[in-house]
Amino acid sequence: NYVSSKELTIIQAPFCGGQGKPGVEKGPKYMLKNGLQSQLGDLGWTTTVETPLDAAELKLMMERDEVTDQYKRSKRPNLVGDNTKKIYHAVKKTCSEGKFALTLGGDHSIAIGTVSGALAQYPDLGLLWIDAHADINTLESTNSGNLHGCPVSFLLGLNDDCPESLKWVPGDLKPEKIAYIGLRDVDDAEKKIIKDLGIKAFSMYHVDKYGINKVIEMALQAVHPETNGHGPIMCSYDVDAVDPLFVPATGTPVRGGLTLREALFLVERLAETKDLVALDIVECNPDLAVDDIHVSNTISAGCAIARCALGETLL
Ligand code: 4U7
Ligand code: MN
Ligand code: MN
Ligand code: MN
Repeated sequence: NYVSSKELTIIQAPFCGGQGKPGVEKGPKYMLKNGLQSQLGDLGWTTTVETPLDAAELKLMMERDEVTDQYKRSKRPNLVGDNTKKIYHAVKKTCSEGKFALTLGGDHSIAIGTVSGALAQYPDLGLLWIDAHADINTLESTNSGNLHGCPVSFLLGLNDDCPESLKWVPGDLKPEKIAYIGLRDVDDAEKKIIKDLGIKAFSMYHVDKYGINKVIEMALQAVHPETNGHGPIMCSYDVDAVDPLFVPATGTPVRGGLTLREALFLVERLAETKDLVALDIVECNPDLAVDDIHVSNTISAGCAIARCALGETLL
């Protein structure tokens, strides 16, 4: 048990600068309004909420920096660099106090901060990246320019030539410490990086072939091979890993994803290991819902992922 105290910090990361669709910054507010904090309280967690970023301030910055903040092919690298650094400090502090770090996004670029923060406390951290996408584009390979498609390349230190505001990123995660689950929309350049670095990746094909339980087992073994799958684990959970039938309100939906039960089993199993030290839940965008049922399906799935990761069981 790395987190023995049953204390956790919810870090609100209402950031949308890693992509172009407004509304994803509303994720934390919606999940908290859904009662997440008291739900975690019912599971025995003492919870505090931290807010290292200001959503209103960010909105102004987005507009101001639209044209000026660019580097190579990427959009808003300075905005992303400055804000992920604040998130990094919040997660690092939480982990150093022996607490669980639950970060609510926001878009997935925030994981540049969250994973770096957890890694500062747990040098042998294993990272499970749950996503339809690999998010490993570099400043050179990104076609969209959206940095929510690039966080893993920063964590691995693949962007030596980057703007000053992103130079704080340690980039010391080892490729063998990552495992992907849920992939089904990976760019050609990303496929090459994954292959060249030998990163373990379980796509939806592997979920169908082996079943989710076996896939998780293989992922844990992959990131902690010397200790039979045991060791500190962080899970960065992009809700678009889940099929859009269950999670429709997200920026880059891809059909053919995890069922709701597979999505929840995954984190139930991680809770069972007692090795989970940090979790991100990202890419819920209530503004992209076409009706209220889409909003509540998406937000309640996000909250359920958090609860299951933190010990909720069916019996
Ligand atoms: B997310 C994409 F091109 N690869 O780079 C890109 F398909 O955090 C998508 O996983 C990135 O939601 C998706 O823009 C980022 C695209
Ligand atoms: Mn994604
Ligand atoms: Mn263990
Ligand atoms: Mn993602």
